[in-house]
Order: sequence, then structure tokens, then C-alpha cells
Amino acid sequence: MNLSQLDTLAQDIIIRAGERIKQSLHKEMTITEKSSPSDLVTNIDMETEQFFVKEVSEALPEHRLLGEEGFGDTITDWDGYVWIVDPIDGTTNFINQQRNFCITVGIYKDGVGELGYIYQVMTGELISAIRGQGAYQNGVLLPRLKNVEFEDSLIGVNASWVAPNRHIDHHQVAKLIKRVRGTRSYGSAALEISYVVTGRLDAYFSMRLSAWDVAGGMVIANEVGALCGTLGGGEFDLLKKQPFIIANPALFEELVKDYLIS
Ligand code: 2AM
Ligand code: CA
Ligand code: CA
Ligand code: CA
Repeated sequence: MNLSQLDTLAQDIIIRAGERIKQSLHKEMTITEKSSPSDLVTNIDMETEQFFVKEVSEALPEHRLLGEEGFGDTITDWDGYVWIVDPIDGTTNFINQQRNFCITVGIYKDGVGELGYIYQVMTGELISAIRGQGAYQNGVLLPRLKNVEFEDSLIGVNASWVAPNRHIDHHQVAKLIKRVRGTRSYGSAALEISYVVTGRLDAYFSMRLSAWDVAGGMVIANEVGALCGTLGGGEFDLLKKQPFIIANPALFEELVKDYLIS
């Protein structure tokens, strides 16, 4: 199967997974706490991931799958093809709002992101990318990002920017927030990444994200010239939970050096 056929298959599975989620909204769901009362999972998160595991293993038995809910494979290396899947990114939004959540998938080959997807289920917006072939919004080529100034920028923030934490200097963050045009908070990392790659936000930062939150988004980011990394500006390690930053190329370095590293 070539990359274009793999892309068609992946898009088909993602759209069908989204249909199943939409149908599930009419039924009662089961909500379970994971690590804390704000860290929830529903039966729909789990059933959606199981759907991916079934579809991928039937079509491509040699491909492995890493999913947030743990129904895929245990991944300790990146040999061969690995699908990195977040079946519902923004579970709290899914539960409380029945919108503003995404399915996001990255398909990596030997550790290199080849295909990336962020599907906003309730609006039908699908951002997709094949490495080296550009990023698309429902089939329409996305332009590369134009440089922006801090003063004209909108940045995605979440509680980890403002609640005290040992990683960042809150006086610097307050200066940043005063300098930019505005801040927004959407509650789904993948949704916010999709907003950065389409220029609706100019940066997004979160304190503790995992491979499944960002794998698809990083492939898309490359195709539009958005820069991704972790605190210190280094590469995001897909085997670790760590801070994640995505930004317009004109903002990335200054954002990390002057505002985020304490
Ligand atoms: P999730 O909905 O797939 O869990 C805001 O909560 C964003 O941070 C979401 O994209 C969410 O992904 C992600 N996130 C990562 N780890 C989280 C955690 N422990 N609790 C809540 N959200 C988490
Ligand atoms: Ca979760
Ligand atoms: Ca997630
Ligand atoms: Ca999730």
C-alpha cells in the first residue's frame, strides 16, 4: 500500500469513527475517572479506540497502534508503521458540551511522521497532511503560515499557564499575555493545534501532553511551517509526557526563550 492509499484508508476509518461517535450522542454514556476528577474517560473513548484497533489490524496486520486508552500495542520503539491515535481529544468537552472535541491520528514510519489528521467531529472539519505533500483542510491546500508579530497574535492558553507550577515564571507569562492581542482556551490540544496550523491561533502551549495528543498535529505543522517543540526548544519525545509548544515561526524562539523557560 502506498502513502496515498494509506491516506485514503486512514481518512475513511476516521470519518467512520466520527459517525459512530455522533450516533452515540443519542445514548447514555458511562463516565469514569482516570488519574483525577478532571481526567475522565467515557465508554465512547474506549469503543472508538477499539474500532481503530479492529480496522487497522484487519486492513494492515503488520502495522502497530498506540492509543491513549491502551487497547493497542505497548510501544517502546518506533520500528515500522505505528498509528498514534487519540480517539477523543477533549473528552471533557465531549461530556459537557457535545462539541469541541477531535479525533487525531499520526501515522509514523520508523519514527518519522508520514501522515497526520485532526478531525473535528461535530463540524466535519478534517485537517490532513502527507509528509512533503502539504496540508489540506477538507481537500483544500492550506497555505504556509505568514509571519505574525506578537502584538497582532492570538495565543491558546490553558490552566497550566496560570496556575502555579514549577516549570514557568508567571511574571513572564503575565507580560506575554499583556503583549499579545488576546488569549483563547478551547480545552482540546488537537483542536488548538488545528487552529495554529490554519492561522486562527498563532501559538499554543500545554504543560503535559503525550504522543497521541500531538503526533498527528506535528505532521500537519511541518507542512505549513508551524514550529513545534518542548520547553527549551528541543524536539518533542513521543515516548514521554512533557510540555508541548506549537507556534507561528516568527514567534516560536522568542516565546520559548523570553517567556516560557524560567
Ligand atoms: P484528552 O481530552 O484526550 O484527555 C485539555 O484537557 C487537553 O489536555 C485535552 O487535549 C486533553 O486530552 C489533554 N490532556 C492530557 N492529559 C490530560 C489529563 N491528565 N487530564 C486532562 N486533560 C489532559
Ligand atoms: Ca484523556
Ligand atoms: Ca488528548
Ligand atoms: Ca483522549
